[in-house]
This record gives sequence, C-alpha cells and structure tokens, in this order.
Amino acid sequence: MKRFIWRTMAVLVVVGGLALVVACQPSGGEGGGGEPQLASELHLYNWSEYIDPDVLTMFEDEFGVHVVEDTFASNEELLAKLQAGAAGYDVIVPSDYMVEIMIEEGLLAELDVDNLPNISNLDPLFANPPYDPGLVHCVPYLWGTTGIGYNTDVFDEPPDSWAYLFDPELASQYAGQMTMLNDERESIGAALKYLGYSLNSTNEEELMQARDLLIQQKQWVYAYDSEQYEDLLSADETVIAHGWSGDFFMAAEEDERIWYVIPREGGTVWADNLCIPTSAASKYTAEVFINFLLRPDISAMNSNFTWYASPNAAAAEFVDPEVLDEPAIYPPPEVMANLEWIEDVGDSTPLYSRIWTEVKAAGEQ
Ligand code: SPD
Repeated sequence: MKRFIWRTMAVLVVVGGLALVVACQPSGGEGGGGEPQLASELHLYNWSEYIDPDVLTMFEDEFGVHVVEDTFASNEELLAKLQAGAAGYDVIVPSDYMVEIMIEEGLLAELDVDNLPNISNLDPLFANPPYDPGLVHCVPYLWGTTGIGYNTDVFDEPPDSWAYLFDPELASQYAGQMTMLNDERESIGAALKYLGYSLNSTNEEELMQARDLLIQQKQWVYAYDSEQYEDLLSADETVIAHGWSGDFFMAAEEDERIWYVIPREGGTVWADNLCIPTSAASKYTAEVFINFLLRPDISAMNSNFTWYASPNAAAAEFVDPEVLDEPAIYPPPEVMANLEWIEDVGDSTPLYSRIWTEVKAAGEQ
C-alpha cells in the first residue's frame, strides 16, 4: 500500500459529470495540487560546451536540484530523439527554425510566464521571433553566426569568402585540412550562399547545384564535424573550418592563432532557445532553471564562457568587453543585413535530408 502511495498515480475526480485527471507524485517531485515543488534532478539536453559549468554548480547550490546534462550535435539529431519518444529531457536547446518545426509537431510545452519573471530582461528585439511569436514556447538563450574559422599563421589575409571552401583553385590548396559542419542545413546553406542563392532555397535546380558542389568539395574535406572542429584547428590537423562563431573564439582563448570571419557573401545568423518538451517530467523545475538562466549575471556568465552573443539586454553590463566589443560576435548593422536566418523549408525538408545523405555517402564503398 505504501509503495502505491509513493508511486505516481492518477486520481479520477468526477465533478458534475466532468472527468478531471490529477497526477500525484511523491514529495520532492512535481505535480499534485498546491505549491509546485522542485524535482531533485533536471535533465538538460544541450549543444556541447554551451553552458558555463559554474552556472550549473550555482543552480545546484541555490536550488538543490542536480542537473544532468547530455549533448547533441545538430537540430536534426535533437528532433529525431524527441520524435523517437525520448521522454527523459526537461530542457532542450533547439535553434530558431527547429523551434517552429517542433511547435508544429506538438513537441514543445507552453511556458508558464508566472514562473519566468526574468523574461523582462530580454532585449525587445528578441521578444517576438517569427518562429515562436510572443515567446509562447521558448526563450532565446544565445545567438551567433556561422562562418569560417582559420589558422592565422597559414593565411596572409582572412579567408573571407565561401570560395576558400568551395572554389576548386582555392579549396584544393587546403585539401585534407578543412572541415565542414556535420549539419545538413548549415553545410547545404553554405554551398547555396557560395552559389549566390538563399540558404532557404526550395528551388530543386539550385539545391542540385549545391549538392554537386558539396560532392565535388568532399575530396578536400578532412571531416564533417560539429563538436571538435575548433580542436582540430588547434591541433594543426586542419587550417580552415566551417563553424559557429563562439566555438572559434573559445578556442582562440587558448590558441591565439585561431580567428573567425563572416564570409562577404553572407552566412547564417541564428538563435538557440530554451524550451521544455511536452514529454518533460519536471516542467516547473525546468521553468525555474530557465528563469535562473535569464538572470543578468548568469546570462552574462554563459555569454562570457561560450563567446556567443546574449539576447539578454540586462546582462550587457556583466559581459566581458572582449565579447561585447568584438564585431564578429556582435556584427555591425551592415554585416547583419547580409546574413540570413535558417527557416523551416516545409515540404523541401526531405530533399535537404536526401541531399545530405547523398553527400555523406559519395565516394564511400
Ligand atoms: N558549441 C555550441 C554551438 C551551438 C551552435 N548552435 C548553432 C546552431 C545554428 N544552426
């Protein structure tokens, strides 16, 4: 009987012909009537090296909640995990276009703003994104750009064009010493940009050209990688890499030869977001965690650690000047105007996935 009480149970309450299901959990968990309680653990599913470990310790000390972090390498990997029914995550960090896809698929819970007073710290520019109008499901966490990282000892001038990765004359000079993101939207997007098209193209002819370009480029690619490409640069395995701004600046902290440039043809601008899956076990605890991450000092710690820009206006006074004043982290308006957001391409998504599969399989036995 005791075991029964401690186990989560559903109580059916019939009031005037209405059936209401109330979930009860052991104390220390969430749910039930009355004051919400914090769970003892929170499961965070995040990009790699994307939160200051001290922030996690501070949250654990302040709230007595142990944070278990697991990492993913692409939005598509995150989506596949949730679609497959993974129910173990309380907070996930999808990018803009993926938020839209996940909302459409019913994978994201609506946030209870009463638990998120620190949302008022956000810059109004980030308060109404087209992929989640009114921030109903997610709050923006960090934002950045996608471009080219390189070893400054090898390049006299910054490789400020996608041609360094795709033009046969230029790219062949770095054969076996370049990496591309293992990310279908980003890598196909880079090829589309080099060709002068939108990185959200749904034109089959343009997409086939991008596929052929990526297949041609494959002979010079050392690896498709989204988690260690900056370490490969530092280890002199590579000299040039397609990747995300902050990852290169983080590596540059340890190795001053590394730097980053946004290609003059334009690249991607993106925002990653804190969201709660509908399958989360501890929604209230997840909201308390997200609210903690929205605190100005905490938001700044994550920005300083990751070298990504913060959408939190109140955090600016705590962000290190090297981060805040770096034009490749906070690009000036004329550079921003040349960048594109990745959008949900709807019915063309399977075509992007097919192209990526073909690129990855090309030349393999
Ligand atoms: N190491 C953390 C990198 C986070 C990058 N997220 C960017 C996704 C853009 N499509």
